[in-house]
Amino acid sequence: MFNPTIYRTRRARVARRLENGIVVLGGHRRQPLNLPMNLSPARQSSHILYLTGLEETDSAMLLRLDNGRLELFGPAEDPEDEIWHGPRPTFQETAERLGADAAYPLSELETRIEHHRDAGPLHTLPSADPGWPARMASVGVTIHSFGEMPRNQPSPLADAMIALRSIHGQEEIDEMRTAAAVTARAFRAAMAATRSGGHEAQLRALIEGIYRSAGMRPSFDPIVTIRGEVLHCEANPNRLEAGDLLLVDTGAESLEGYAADVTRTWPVRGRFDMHQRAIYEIVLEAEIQCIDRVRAGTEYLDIHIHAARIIAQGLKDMGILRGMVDDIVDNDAHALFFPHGVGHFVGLDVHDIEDLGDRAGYAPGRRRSSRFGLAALRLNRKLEPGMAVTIEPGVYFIPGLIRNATFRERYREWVDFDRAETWIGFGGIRIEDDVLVTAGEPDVLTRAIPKRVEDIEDIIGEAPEALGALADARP
Ligand SMILES: [Mn+2]
Repeated sequence: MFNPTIYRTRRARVARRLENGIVVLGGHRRQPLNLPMNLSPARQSSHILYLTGLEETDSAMLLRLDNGRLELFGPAEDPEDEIWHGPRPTFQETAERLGADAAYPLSELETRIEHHRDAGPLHTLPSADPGWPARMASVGVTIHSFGEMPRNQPSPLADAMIALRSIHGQEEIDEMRTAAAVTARAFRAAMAATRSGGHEAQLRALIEGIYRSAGMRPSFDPIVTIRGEVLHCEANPNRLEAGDLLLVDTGAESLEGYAADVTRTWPVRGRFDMHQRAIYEIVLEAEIQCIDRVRAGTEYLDIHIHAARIIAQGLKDMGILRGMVDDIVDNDAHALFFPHGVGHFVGLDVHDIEDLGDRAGYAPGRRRSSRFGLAALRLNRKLEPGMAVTIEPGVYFIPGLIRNATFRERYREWVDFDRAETWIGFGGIRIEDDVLVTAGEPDVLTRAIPKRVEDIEDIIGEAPEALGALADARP
């Protein structure tokens, strides 16, 4: 946890933005998996983490805006708990340590809400707890299911949380640097341990092991795959062969819950072949130039378009695209090979504040475009100092897009589909860093992770022994 003063300051800022009432937020609830006592991992709601530091799930918070009183709600004391889990601080003690004014069993939430009725309206947000809408309905408040709050529904609390959380304080930036440092260790180890005959699963285990050994966990399930063209390929069934390109998209989550999110793509052989290098250099050029544009006052949409233009130019030079670069991008033909957005907010969530949909990522009055080349863009705001974003251009040869009859018809003027077809099987390349917007130069939080061709070729396979027992672990 941070110093309780930090949380108190954050709550005071929320109170200044909302006139009166109480803020009531529901913590994440662990879900049973295959049997009732085998539960999904615990991860607190980022809004509660931000305002209180309370990590305990199956909990709730109540903040009274007129006087700043904070009440925390958690599991009732269970005398058996110590037998199974050892002596732990009681919820009461945890609440005190966090600077709360009182702690109650979660079952008393509704009673306490009634107690504070005189304070004014109840402000809440959707929660990952599936029972939250019913719980709020029982106190007369309508709230949508998680991830389903309409963009146009007024919510001063949502707007306040977005305003505060999208601009990171020094303590948050320090956390992101710590997550980045551990992520860098994981990438360097995985690169050094890469060898043909190795296995995707071994490298994934090595990466996750490094997070765990730092007391951390992944900020999302790591992608470690030779099928880079499958954008979110979470399976690891493949053995590595010399000619493969390996795409790794992963990040650690710091102890206070801040995410890193990094992608690198490297050749298993340790040297890029001609084709791999050609595509790699296009993506790298796009990434470096886009990072340089992460500056206060820049529209993030323009960075996305800039990535599209560099990729379009590169693929045109290779004879895969044809025509004027402006026309290619205006018509979204580049999106056959770069079908996602150039990045997103990063912070307490790996896609920060996306539990509120596009409300955080899109400036008021802006809507996601339905255009093929823009529809997957998660962020469309003017950048301000303190924002943290990813920059992650990529080029992929996706059979489902290249062979799609509708696209073949629509883009025949701009795409040499015969040539594109010969690239099927190549996979995909993405390069991603986390970048802090400052008053001056972009601050690349994840800069320690190799990405220049020479640096990557230097480190691949340098230390296969780093796998240790993992090298022999597969049956
Ligand atoms: Mn990302």
